[in-house]
Amino acid sequence: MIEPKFNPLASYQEYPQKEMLQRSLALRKEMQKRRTVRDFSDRTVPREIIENCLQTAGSAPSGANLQPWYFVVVSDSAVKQRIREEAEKEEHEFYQNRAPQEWLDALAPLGTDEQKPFLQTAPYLIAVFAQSYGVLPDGRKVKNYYVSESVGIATGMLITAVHHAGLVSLTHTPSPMGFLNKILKRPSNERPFLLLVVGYPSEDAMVPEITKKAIGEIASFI
Ligand code: IYR
Repeated sequence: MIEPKFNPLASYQEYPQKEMLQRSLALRKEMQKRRTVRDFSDRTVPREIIENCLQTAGSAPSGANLQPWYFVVVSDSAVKQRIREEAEKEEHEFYQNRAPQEWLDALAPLGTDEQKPFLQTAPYLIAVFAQSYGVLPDGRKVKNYYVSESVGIATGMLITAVHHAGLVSLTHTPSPMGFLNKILKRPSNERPFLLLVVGYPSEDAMVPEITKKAIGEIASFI
């Protein structure tokens, strides 16, 4: 058994309550401006910005701190093209055959279809992988805990970081996504979690007219 080692919580900063209120409101306003975007510009984005966003994601809490995530950042045009081809094959199947009418009805307000040009246009595709189990250097398997929860939290933080930096993103989930392991050469202990498309919006980008639930619908205080 490893003995735990503790250090003082040196990074914590307390704010006066008035400032806390302002800070909470400021972030709320900023995050409420975030939109999922499907119309991307091909403008390039410095790699360092993406690295910073990934380090924000990597600071997420995780089950037993095992950090069961891996991010592959794709900017190579040929790889993006292959991903688009494979994703569109799956999406064609989804929209033409696999999706039940109820699901298609739920998607109708978003106006999505099987064409995914943004997978080639956007400067970055970040493939997020969830490590179902870890592998030690000697090949032994290590159990991971709360994998979906952990990777979901890290992905949320990544989306927040991308928005905070001034870029837009799209959470894309072609289903099934197994082709990502093949194209990106990821091992079998990793399953594709989602593909985050990141970049600038195109100048004429449009977004669907949708609303978010009110506070009374998403939370209660007891
Ligand atoms: N993966 C498909 C369908 C899709 C599903 C959900 I749930 C969405 O919120 C949006 C789209 C696609 O990307 O078109």
